[in-house]
Amino acid sequence: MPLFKRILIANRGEIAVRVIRACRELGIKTVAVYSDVEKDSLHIKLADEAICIGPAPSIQSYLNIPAIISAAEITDAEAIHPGYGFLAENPHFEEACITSGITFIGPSTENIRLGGDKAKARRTMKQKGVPVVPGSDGTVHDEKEVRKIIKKIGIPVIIKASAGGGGKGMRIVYDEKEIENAFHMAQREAMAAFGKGDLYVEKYITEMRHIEVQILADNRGNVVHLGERDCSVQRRHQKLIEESPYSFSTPRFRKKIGDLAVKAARAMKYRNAGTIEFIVDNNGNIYFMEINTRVQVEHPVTEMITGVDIVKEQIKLAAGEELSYKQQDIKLTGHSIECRINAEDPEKFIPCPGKIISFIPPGGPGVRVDTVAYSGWVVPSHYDSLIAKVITCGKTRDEAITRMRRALGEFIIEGINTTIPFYLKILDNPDFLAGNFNTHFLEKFNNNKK
Ligand code: MV4
Repeated sequence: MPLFKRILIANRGEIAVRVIRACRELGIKTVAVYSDVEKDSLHIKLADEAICIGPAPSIQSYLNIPAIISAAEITDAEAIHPGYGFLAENPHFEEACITSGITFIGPSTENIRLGGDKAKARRTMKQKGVPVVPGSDGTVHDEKEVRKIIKKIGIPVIIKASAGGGGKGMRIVYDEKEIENAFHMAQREAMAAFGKGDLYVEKYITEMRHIEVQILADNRGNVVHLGERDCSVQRRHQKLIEESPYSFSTPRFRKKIGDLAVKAARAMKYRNAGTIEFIVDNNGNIYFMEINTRVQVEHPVTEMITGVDIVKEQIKLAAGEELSYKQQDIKLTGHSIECRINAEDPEKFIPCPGKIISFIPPGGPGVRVDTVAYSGWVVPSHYDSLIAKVITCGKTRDEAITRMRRALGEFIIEGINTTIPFYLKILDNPDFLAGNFNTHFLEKFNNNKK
């Protein structure tokens, strides 16, 4: 008996393909959904069935809850995998699934709500003894409260939107004169982007690494972590390179951050797969930042060094299976790195949709390519421009990087521009090679070019 007879994948792109692959290995039939412009997409070709759910704009298709629920009902899908983005962290979508008797493959609605309320998540973690950056206790309601916090912890501080994400509704205060303006700008931006103006305050850590921990939790309270990922190489709050382990990781560091992640997951009665994001400062202090209640783009680097298939685990956990292993059974081997290849101008990062004339992905030892593209496919202009992820692994960080350089060098994509040339430059940067970077690495990297 398979876990489910049929799963609908409420997504597109490489992640839809990734989920279909997991289902096939588990003996589960798949239903793909697509918009008017995606009937020739790879996820449609690979799925057992496919249903059109609306016109190209996401709001009418991949974000269209009634259309997706209807597609699941028509095809007798017992469960829905939301992938990442779109409806993955929308508690209303999960509720709609539950109401229709469909299993949502992911955490509980309470988990998703807490993940989306960053001020509340911060307060919860602080209460449960997970360290957070000094700052507000929950939300701040006016600039006077911000001033009071600054009196206590000093400047700089960062004002963040509680519903935030993607750097929207965020302002750094370097000078007390800026408090009022920063508060109102952040509030206005948060209101416009999320329809909610709630803000919170943290001490601004000027040099930080963004390090996150993958966790898996079953419905009986068992939680394991799969080690850390360093996602510090980002541009405009978009991660570009991720790796595992963190280049200066030690068994001691991994145990410390892993234990904190497990503690955070337990504190919120987390279930299914998730990620706890941390700030690590220059002194090695670890602070809770956010919870991501979805499978993430960068999950393959963890799969490469643990041998755990995170998407299959998500499906098994959603079916009510217990975790079949304990923390001590998780062994980390070697090093893995991921580059996100976008259909974009490699200098200006402007999207470059259009027809791919030739697409020949790399292969060979230690190379994995998760992609939705093929020769002749037209990259649509309506969605995210991620077209492929190249993931390499090796015994050491150097070997993983050497393989990445080799793999990106082999990759042939003709007809559109991609960000491959940009990655090849980073892979030759001495600071990157030395593991000597933080979240501001690319700002400096780009300034040096000019
Ligand atoms: C921070 C921070 C420093 N201190 N929080 C949060 C969302 C993520 N995309 C960026 N975030 C940051 N949170 C504290 N307490 C630094 C960043 C940050 C950042 C902030 C402003 C401008 C550019 C940035 C680039 C990376 C990280």
